[in-house]
Amino acid sequence: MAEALVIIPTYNEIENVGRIIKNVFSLQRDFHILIVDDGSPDGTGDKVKEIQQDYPDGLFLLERTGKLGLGTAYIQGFKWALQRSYRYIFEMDADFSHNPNDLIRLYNACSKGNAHLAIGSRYVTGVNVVNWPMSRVLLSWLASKYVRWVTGMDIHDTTAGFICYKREVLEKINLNKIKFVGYAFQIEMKFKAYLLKFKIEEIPVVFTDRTNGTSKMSKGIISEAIFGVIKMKFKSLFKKYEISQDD
Ligand SMILES: Nc1nc2c(ncn2[C@@H]2O[C@H](COP(=O)(O)OP(=O)(O)OP(=O)(O)O)[C@@H](O)[C@H]2O)c(=O)[nH]1
Ligand SMILES: [Mg+2]
Repeated sequence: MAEALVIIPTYNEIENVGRIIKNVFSLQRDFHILIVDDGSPDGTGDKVKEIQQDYPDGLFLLERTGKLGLGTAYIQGFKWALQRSYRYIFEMDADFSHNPNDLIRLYNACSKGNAHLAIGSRYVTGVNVVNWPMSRVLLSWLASKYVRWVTGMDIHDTTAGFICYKREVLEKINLNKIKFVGYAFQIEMKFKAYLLKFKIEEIPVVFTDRTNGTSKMSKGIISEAIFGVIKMKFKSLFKKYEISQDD
């Protein structure tokens, strides 16, 4: 039984899902994969069922009805993982923006290093983004700076979605209280881990714009992040956080 689970949320990723699954299973370390598919109209879910015959013990699928947001997809995936004995739980996109080879570097940071949470970071050593229009790079980089300023977190890539969590981090964070669905979800998870004083490490990675499929990024996701961060910080001022205490 692999101790590491990679959770990949999918919405209309039929052009990517087959390749990303094969890529992860071809890595030198043992990973299981959980796909959380929101009833993708393009048939992504059926494609995964087809491939499951090749990986009966390591490829799992959670099917949800309708597009419910990346954040809730991960929360459901985390709960699925915690009902089993996985010790390292990863977040990764399906569109190859995150290079699957970097999974091993995040894994090592948590299993060999002393990180509780390892972030695949685009901004810890300058700006490591390829093929994104300048406007998108600027928006994302400024967003990270803004979140850093509001929350006080010493993290460069606060909206990163390429993460390795040690099981105890997800056990301590009250997953039922995580409300955000888009980039704000990524900020909230890091903020809760930071407030609980878990050790957070940034591993430099290169983020490459997707070549297949369409973006799910929307204005709603951006405004949720901008105002959500202020709300999060405000709430945290009235609460004391310790690792021993539930969030
Ligand atoms: N299950 C589920 N997955 C989603 C949802 N929205 C996005 N995803 C998946 O989450 C991952 C990240 O979404 P992306 O659209 O790549 O977001 P992005 O990287 O910010 O934007 P682009 O790369 O420009 O498309 C991809 O694997 C998507 O398929 C959703 O509502 N439900
Ligand atoms: Mg993407």
